[in-house]
Amino acid sequence: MKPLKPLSPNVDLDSVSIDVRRELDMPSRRLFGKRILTLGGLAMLSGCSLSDDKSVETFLSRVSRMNDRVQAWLFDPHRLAPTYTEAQITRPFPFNAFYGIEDVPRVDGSDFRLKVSGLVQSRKVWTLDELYALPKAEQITRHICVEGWSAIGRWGGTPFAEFLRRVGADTSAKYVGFKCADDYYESIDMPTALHPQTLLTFTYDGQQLPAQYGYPMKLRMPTKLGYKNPKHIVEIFVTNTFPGGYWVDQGYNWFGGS
Ligand SMILES: Nc1nc2c(c(=O)[nH]1)N[C@H]1C(S)=C(S)[C@@H](COP(=O)(O)O)O[C@H]1N2
Ligand SMILES: [Mo]
Repeated sequence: MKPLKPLSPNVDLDSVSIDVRRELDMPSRRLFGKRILTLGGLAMLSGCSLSDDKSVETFLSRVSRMNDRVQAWLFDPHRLAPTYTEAQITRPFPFNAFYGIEDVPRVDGSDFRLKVSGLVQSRKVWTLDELYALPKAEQITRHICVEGWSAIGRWGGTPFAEFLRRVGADTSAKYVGFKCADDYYESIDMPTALHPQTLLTFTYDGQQLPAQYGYPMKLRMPTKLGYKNPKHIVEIFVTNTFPGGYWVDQGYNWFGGS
């Protein structure tokens, strides 16, 4: 593992490729820990057969090139990720989680309360209606999954910087952490939390966020790889103690997988 230093300009852009190689060296291990994502499933997603060394190489270079493409804007907290038109939205938008779609958590919105803790002035819990009343923002952006696929989607919600301002977050703190209804957890660096395209989202394509895409809310960051974007958030906390993340704690790169 590389040192966990936010916004390092020296991030090793080939680390995902190295992770993939490591996994390919151990075919018994599930790539990225995902049940249905056998190597065959991954090959299908990346359009490579993995039937010979050449195709494995193509696959690895595709994963690696994907990260080369994203790296230009991945590490600059002020640079905006590309946005797209409605016509470019990927339909249907893929579902992904560390489990199958039949195990998506069913969160009851009526008695839902978002917890806020750590280095904040207000630890008040939030109802969904209170969150829905926050200033609105929308984006059509590309979600890039380290497993080798990407898709364009449309998310609506509120700028996360605005939410952090309302709870009186200490924005000089290092991390914002997330706890999710499905035992997933993630954490991000404060510059990314404050990035103008980082949204706390409640809708997908103009509709209430469907269960499989993270109801009741997903943190959407087009500047980060897919696994950094937590779905089904139930608690948000601000901290200087490195909180880790579901995949990070299994060896994936904290900053964003690149
Ligand atoms: N709570 C939770 N959030 C999660 C995950 C998960 O398993 N649980 N998977 C991550 C990964 S790897 C990806 S690619 C995206 C998938 O989001 P989607 O289902 O909207 O495509 O969610 C991310 N956030
Ligand atoms: Mo992912």
